[in-house]
Amino acid sequence: MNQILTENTYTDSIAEIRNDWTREEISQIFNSPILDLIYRAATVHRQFNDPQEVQVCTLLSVKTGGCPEDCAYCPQAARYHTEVKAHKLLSVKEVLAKAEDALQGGSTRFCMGAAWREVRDNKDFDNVIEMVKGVAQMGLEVCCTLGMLTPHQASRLKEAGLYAYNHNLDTSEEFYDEIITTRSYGDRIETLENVRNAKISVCSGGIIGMGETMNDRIGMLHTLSTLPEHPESVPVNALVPVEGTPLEDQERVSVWEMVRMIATARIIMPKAMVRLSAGRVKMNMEEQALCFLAGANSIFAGDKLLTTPNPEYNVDKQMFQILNLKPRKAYKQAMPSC
Ligand code: SAM
Ligand code: DTB
Ligand code: SF4
Repeated sequence: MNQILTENTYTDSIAEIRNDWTREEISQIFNSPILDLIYRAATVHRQFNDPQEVQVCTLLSVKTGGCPEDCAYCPQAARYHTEVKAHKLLSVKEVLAKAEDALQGGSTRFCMGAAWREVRDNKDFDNVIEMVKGVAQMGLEVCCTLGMLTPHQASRLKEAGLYAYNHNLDTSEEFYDEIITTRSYGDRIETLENVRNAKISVCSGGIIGMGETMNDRIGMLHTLSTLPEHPESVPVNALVPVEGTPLEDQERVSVWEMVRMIATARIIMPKAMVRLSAGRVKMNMEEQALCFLAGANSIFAGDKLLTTPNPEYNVDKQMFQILNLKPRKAYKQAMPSC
């Protein structure tokens, strides 16, 4: 039987790792018919990754609220009146106990988040260094998201055993000023460079559903995929609209928008871990299955993200059983030339 090909039909060929994607090429992929897009992403995913394997990460907010930045989506910005209860840096002991729980629960990556604009060289940072050492010793991949970092701070984290650093671009360069005015896109890129130069694995992605256009989504994917090296992890967050923030009334994004974003990220950054991040609590299992089919291969587990809810442990456990997913082992991805 003849194969039916239209000009939009994707035909299988081995994908390559490229850092020279044009915006037009990405736009064409992003805007292709959704079933073609999913098929192509699923094909690329199988060429580079085990499609049954999903990385399970746990998040912990080690310092919550009171942040001086004005990120319009964020419940932790001091200037918005949200129900988030601020607390200062948790003790090393408290954090290590949570990391132990995460390990027992089957997570292989533990990510510590702080509501800081940037890291300061003070006692709090010394304590974070101790947390990193302790978590690394447990055999977990340790990740932090602490805001902007200098090259020296990145090296200290690396020496302490930090495996990955999360620092999201969040959106396109053009839309950035509509969302955040207290720092620039260039600041974000600079920290990513500092992380990369310290040979720490780079985790960077963004949020959809903030009022950006499709072009902004394509723009962000273009910036990420044309960095000198692709980020090892690309989180795709659906905005969690939180009461009290300027984006509280934003409409929820549809599953097709998440799938389009995930599938395009998978095709243009074939080896990256594409994380189905914030927003899962509003998605049913079938919707999440579509995201996994489209190339998502990482999630946050545990009933809380940083400050907002996430699916219950047992619900995810059942989803893994039904979808035949298996948790990815720690330290599987080679450390970037260490
Ligand atoms: N303060 C540090 C920073 O901004 O890099 C680290 C913590 S910050 C909360 C980490 C990321 O969480 C943000 O870059 C953003 O992508 C994501 N985030 C925050 N609030 C969110 C929300 N309401 N919905 C979806 N993602 C959110
Ligand atoms: C990422 O991209 N998403 C996570 C993690 N990196 C730090 C954070 C999501 C936060 C959602 C809102 C909250 O729980 O406060
Ligand atoms: Fe602060 Fe990070 Fe929230 Fe922005 S996203 S307000 S920098 S905690």
